Amino acid sequence: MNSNDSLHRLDVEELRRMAERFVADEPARLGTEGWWRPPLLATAPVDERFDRLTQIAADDHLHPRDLLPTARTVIVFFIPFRKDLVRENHNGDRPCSNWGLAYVQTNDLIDRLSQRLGDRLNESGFRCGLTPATHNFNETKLMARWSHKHLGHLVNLGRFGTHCMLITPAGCTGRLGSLVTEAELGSHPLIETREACLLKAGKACGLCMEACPVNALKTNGFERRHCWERLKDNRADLDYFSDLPETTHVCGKCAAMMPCSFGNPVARLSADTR
Ligand code: B12
Ligand code: SF4
Ligand code: SF4
Repeated sequence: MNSNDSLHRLDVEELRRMAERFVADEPARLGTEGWWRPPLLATAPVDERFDRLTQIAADDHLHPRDLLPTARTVIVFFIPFRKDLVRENHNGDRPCSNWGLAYVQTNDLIDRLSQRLGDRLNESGFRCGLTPATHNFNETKLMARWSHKHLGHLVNLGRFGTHCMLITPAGCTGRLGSLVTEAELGSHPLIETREACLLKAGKACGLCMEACPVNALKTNGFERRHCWERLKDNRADLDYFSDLPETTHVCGKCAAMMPCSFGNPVARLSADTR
């Protein structure tokens, strides 16, 4: 390992520790038990892989250098939910009230964690480009110009599941954030396998498709409009969401208590057969 490599590792480890502390401190700040497991953070240099974003995501997807012309590294983090919250959301075909609250609080946490990481990099003289956790999408196309999932795929934080969500080594139930910086942090992937979805790895599953109350998921596609209508109905129909912001659009049945909810089931399978 050369000195640059060790410097890069140290810097990413520092950011990872900072993210872990920030998430661990959040319950005390809120005066609650919190909803979160320790976060994961991966990075990749801004190289030619990001030129493909307009082909693999939306055709008007931004390049990291559109957020910051001098960007050298993309940072993507994942804040996983605790198992008891996910277990609670598994019941019935409507989201539980805590799932809505966790959505609101986690979006706020993501925005502040991005800001905290950005501030730390700024202190070392590196500028950053930040993006919000969600609701930065076009409501006709139902696509954002900055997709945390696609960024997470490209930095090797996780892989897409049949449910179209990103499956990380800590599973898929949780939320993603990302930012870019002119610091050279190097490549720090986390995903252990080529696929992280059982079905995509050629194994039996498809439980996420069965769990969807509006049949929005198919093996080869996603009826995003059916899903969106359901999320809006949940906000309108459920009394316990009436105190939460209008933008509380949740469901998550396809992610609750699935083989990929809390870990990478393909990696687990390989470990079992070793
Ligand atoms: C718009 C949006 C929605 C829309 C449309 C769904 C969608 N497009 O993902 C609606 C409102 C329906 C929605 C629903 C939900 N959302 Co939403 N949503 C977003 C938002 C704002 C943008 C997503 C986007 O535009 N992506 C770009 C498009 C092109 O991607 P896509 O639609 O998923 O389609 C692509 C994939 O399927 C992909 N794909 C599939 N397999 C493979 C394999 C490879 C190799 C590649 C490259 C790509 C690929 O190819 C498709 C076409 O390009 C993001 C926040 C953000 N800014 O990133 C959150 C986000 C995706 N949502 C999230 C969540 C959790 C949800 C819900 C569970 C609601 C909830 N909180 O209870 C549901 C889940 C629906 C589902 N099964 O995906 C999380 C996902 C976390 C995760 N682990 O992946 C995000 C990242 C928010 C966050 N900050 O964490 N969402
Ligand atoms: S539930 Fe099964 S098929 Fe669906 S994404 Fe998870 S591992 Fe893949
Ligand atoms: S979030 Fe709900 S409606 Fe949307 S795809 Fe998943 S299970 Fe279906």
